[in-house]
Amino acid sequence: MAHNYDVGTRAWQPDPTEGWVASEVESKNVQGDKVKLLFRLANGEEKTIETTVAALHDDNNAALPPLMNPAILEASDDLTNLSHLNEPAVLQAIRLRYSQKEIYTYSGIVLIATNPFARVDSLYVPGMVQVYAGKQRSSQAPHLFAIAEEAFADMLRDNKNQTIVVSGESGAGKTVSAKYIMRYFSTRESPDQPGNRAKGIADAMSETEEQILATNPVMEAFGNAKTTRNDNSSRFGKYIEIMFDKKTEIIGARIRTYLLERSRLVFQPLKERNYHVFYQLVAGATEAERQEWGLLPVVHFDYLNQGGSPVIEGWDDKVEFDATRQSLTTIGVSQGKQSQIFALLSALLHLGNVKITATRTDSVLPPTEPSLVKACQMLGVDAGEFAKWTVKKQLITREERIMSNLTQQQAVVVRDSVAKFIYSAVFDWLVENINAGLATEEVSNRATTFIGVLDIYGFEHFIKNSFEQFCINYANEKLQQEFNQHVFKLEQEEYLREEIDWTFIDFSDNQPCIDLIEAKLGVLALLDEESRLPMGSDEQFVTKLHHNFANDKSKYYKKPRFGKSSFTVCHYAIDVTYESDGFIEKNRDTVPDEHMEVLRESSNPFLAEVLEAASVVRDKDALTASNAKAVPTPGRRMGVAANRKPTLGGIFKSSLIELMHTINSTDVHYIRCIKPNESKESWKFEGPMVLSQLRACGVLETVRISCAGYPTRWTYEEFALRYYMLVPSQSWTSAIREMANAILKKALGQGTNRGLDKYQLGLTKIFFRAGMLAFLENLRTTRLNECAVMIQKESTVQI
Ligand code: AOV
Ligand code: MG
Repeated sequence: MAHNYDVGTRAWQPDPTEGWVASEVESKNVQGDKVKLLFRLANGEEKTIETTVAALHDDNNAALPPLMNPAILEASDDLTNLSHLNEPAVLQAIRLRYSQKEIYTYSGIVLIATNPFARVDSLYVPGMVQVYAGKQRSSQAPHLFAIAEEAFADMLRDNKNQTIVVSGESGAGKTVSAKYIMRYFSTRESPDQPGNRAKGIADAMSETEEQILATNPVMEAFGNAKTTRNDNSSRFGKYIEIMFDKKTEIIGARIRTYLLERSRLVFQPLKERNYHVFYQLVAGATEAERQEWGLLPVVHFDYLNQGGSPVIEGWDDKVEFDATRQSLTTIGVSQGKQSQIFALLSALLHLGNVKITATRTDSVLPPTEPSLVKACQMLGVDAGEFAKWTVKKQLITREERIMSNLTQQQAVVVRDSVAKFIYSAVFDWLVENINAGLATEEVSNRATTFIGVLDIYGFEHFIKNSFEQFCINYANEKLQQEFNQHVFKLEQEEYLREEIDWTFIDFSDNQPCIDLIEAKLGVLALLDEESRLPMGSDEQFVTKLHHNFANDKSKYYKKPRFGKSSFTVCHYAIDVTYESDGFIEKNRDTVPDEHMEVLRESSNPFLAEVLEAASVVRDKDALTASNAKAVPTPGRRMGVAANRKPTLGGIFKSSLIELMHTINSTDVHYIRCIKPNESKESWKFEGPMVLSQLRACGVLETVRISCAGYPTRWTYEEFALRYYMLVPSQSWTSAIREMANAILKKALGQGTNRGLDKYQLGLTKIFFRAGMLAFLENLRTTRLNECAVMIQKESTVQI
């Protein structure tokens, strides 16, 4: 709303370290049309802004500092209650609340959770569940549990499936939040059995509920790892559906996972680790197991020692190993099966130690190489065959077989591809088994509704971005689109319901960016095309991309000015440049056919079972992929024998399409986790970092959407109660609408000459444009001060 920037007006000034700092107009000089404003900043500095009278009244003038909210609104527990809804005001609200140890804030329907990096026990004590159970969201302080409860209540009321989407960048607190939500449902009293869980503790949980919670330590052992950003970083996406029966009892669950990071198995950057389970195994196996599986200290395994820092502060891998075993037992994996899993993992560690020697042009791997012998013995495969197909490859054409030798580097890639394949197969096997234990067909049939919790990697933008970031950001584009549409729909629906005058506004739809990635001739399709060519390369892939999308052929694509090997996608959050290096290999993710054959002949029955599970998962994905028309058939067009092996990009795309389909058929609730500082310090708040995340998770965009409409809503009662003093007492009446009308007329008559279109009267609420509330609050404060002075005068006279 236009403002005069009179002396005393508080406004935000940009600041490189804090994001924004507070300031106040100290003097205002008007000379003709020219205005000179002197601001005093909170840090003592001065700033002068020269402008014109006309510019002061321009609502969209970006050159003027954004206005601050009145103090009572500043730490509002819902950002949409802020009157001046600008970036710094949003940041200030979250910052102030955080400094008061309030980590949760609403932004309309979204819950923002700012990571405390400290235990806040009071927030999650068992009794807290019952504080939120059965309550309206607005009646309690913002909390994860309020969102969980809302999902539960909506499910009951509408008999409809629900989803809670938890997103945010690495280390922001998604997994912790998702676990508390799962715990909430498991410990919430069922309406049919009040009192059962008065203590809200685990012993009142059913076996199924315990099993559901036990999936967390298992999935984390096999799918989480220490990274530089998070000691317990999830390297896969997860959607868990908690199934309820008619009586709203939890009767089962189903987990779907997305894109496990496979490269970690064979390569870890400095200071990072491989998957937790390996370190647990090495630390916690018994002496007999150590002997049998040939386990050595971490430093002796190439797959475990690359990061150079195998210890996580405050963690005991031995204790964690016991917890993993315990949880495996709880979810129904027998001791015997567990041993087979760990033996397989040990075999992978030996595989990583297999030394392939370089000759001048080729490579050599004798079948007697000790690590190879150990690995192959445990895998139940022939060491000679394994060695042969690690250093050689064959090309089969119609006429002949051509054998060629691989270089050492190529041979290592082949060895690693087998290890990665087996590990991801073990992961798939685990998920399949967990699901079989959590919901039999009978249970699935009996389930009437589910609440899904999505814990998925947030938008990623690093100095170097690769295939993984590309897939992750693609997933985030899809989720962002769903979010925008949802917020918009809700907003417009409320205006319609309240029958106010309203022209539908536009929002930035990111469909063109999604098209760029997933359309028939989009980036993923071109990547698949290149991946299927025997001589396909990362360079050619990028050349194709440039040819198809650069030079304004797509508004969402840019050819970087420097470097031939990269491409830029203009995502909703920010432009991200991807380094093409490794895209083809990661997308292909293939194990040579000859190695597949060696594995298929394995005498290890558990390996056979694991491979079977993986092929079921792959077939299912491939089927969805072809149903979703995800994988085109460019191979044939290029005159190459079409190889129908699904690619990782294709699989990811189809599983994402399926996920979006599921989510779209549910009611969605949103939690945005924010990481307030890079160094993971307790209660430290870095403004610019928080701002960029608010932008990336779409909160600022929804704020913008709100601003374009009528972001502030009060019921007639609320409004009359707060502002009755703005009209003389003769006009006070219990006819609330009339009274509210009188206040509005009086208030707007006083202040603005452009009162029209500052508010709209709905059926049950008054809708205000941004800034109106601050204006009314000002009037209220002035009026109350006047009253106070009057009362003081009167009492003085009496004395
Ligand atoms: P993420 O799931 O979002 O990252 P986590 O949920 O693993 O992040 O959280 C990272 C760390 O932040 C945890 O290990 C805790 O130390 C701390 N933390 C998070 N939420 C809370 C909370 N509510 N209370 C106290 N501490 C918390 V990643 O999986 O890396 O994308 O890939
Ligand atoms: Mg996580």
